[in-house]
Amino acid sequence: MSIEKTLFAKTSDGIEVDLYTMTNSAGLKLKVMTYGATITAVEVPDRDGKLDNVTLYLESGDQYLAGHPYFGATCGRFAGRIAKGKFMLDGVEYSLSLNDGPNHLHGGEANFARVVWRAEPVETENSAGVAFSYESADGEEGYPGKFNTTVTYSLTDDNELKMHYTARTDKPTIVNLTNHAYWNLGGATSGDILDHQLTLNCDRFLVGDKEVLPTGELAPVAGTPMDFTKPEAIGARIKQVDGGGYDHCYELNRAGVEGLVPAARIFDPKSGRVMEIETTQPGVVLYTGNYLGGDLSAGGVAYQKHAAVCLETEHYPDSPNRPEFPSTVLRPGETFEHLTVHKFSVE
Ligand code: FUC
Repeated sequence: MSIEKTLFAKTSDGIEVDLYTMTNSAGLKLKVMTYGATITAVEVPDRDGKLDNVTLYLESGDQYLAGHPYFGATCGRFAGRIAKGKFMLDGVEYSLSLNDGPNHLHGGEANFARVVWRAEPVETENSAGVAFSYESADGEEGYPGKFNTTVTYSLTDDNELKMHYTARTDKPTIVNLTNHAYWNLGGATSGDILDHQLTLNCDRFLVGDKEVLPTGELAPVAGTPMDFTKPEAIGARIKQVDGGGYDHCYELNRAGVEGLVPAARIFDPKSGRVMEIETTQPGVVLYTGNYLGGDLSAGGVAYQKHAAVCLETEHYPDSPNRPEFPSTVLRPGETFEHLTVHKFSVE
């Protein structure tokens, strides 16, 4: 295993953005940068052994700084939408910044994808990665409590990408952390993901409204285009889904199991690449790059609608306003902790 560090960009305030490259014994590579604790590359072999970056990326640090829709970024303090940016906690109403029409999305304007994190390389016998840490001030984007979080992205010799999150707070607050990688197992610039075969370990999904907020109803997927309980091409029924594609949170089947459970599997018949995801989180958001419109590109190829699929393992959107959903409240003295594992192979 090896870890290399290079200077990737400088923010307008002169803060250096570092890029770390991890390589495992099979030659797989993971690249992460301190701006947004962001994954910029996951290079894995196809069935002929050819390496490709299977996550959407931009070519320079400056392009990331100029703005992008969370390519590989860490989302927080609360990933997903919060209706009207408002929630009640212990009898107090809090107002968050509004950055998605009338709602709050992925932590607001100065969210975790748009700040420079501290980085510490971490190595074990069979893994190498970077532990990122960030202190979010009391009141930042409207959230209560000084909030300290770490996100560790690591690559193992078993061809796994691990995402480990922790958080602590000094006042009661809310938390939902995820990574927003856009996957295309044919290679980031290979076209769309409509032929990818997807399986989700989910019997129910959260019904959404026009603003992509959960209505509170968890509906069975059976007999609907939302059903991925058996492998199905992502594009097979996508036209039957309102809103230009999938943008829904699913409930993971846990059957009483705490800890890691299978969440999703994607298989690209062309390249033979397979990615399997396990997580300790309660849900997974399936988002099919519906808002990609060709304005961002890499290697001379523009990223068009459905150029990638996001599988964001997380707590449910708008949980702070839905007491029936698994709680996203974090209190002083508690540690929030989650793990998501992506395993790569070929078939
Ligand atoms: C996903 C979606 C949102 C948004 C964002 C960039 O998390 O749920 O609708 O487009 O990505």
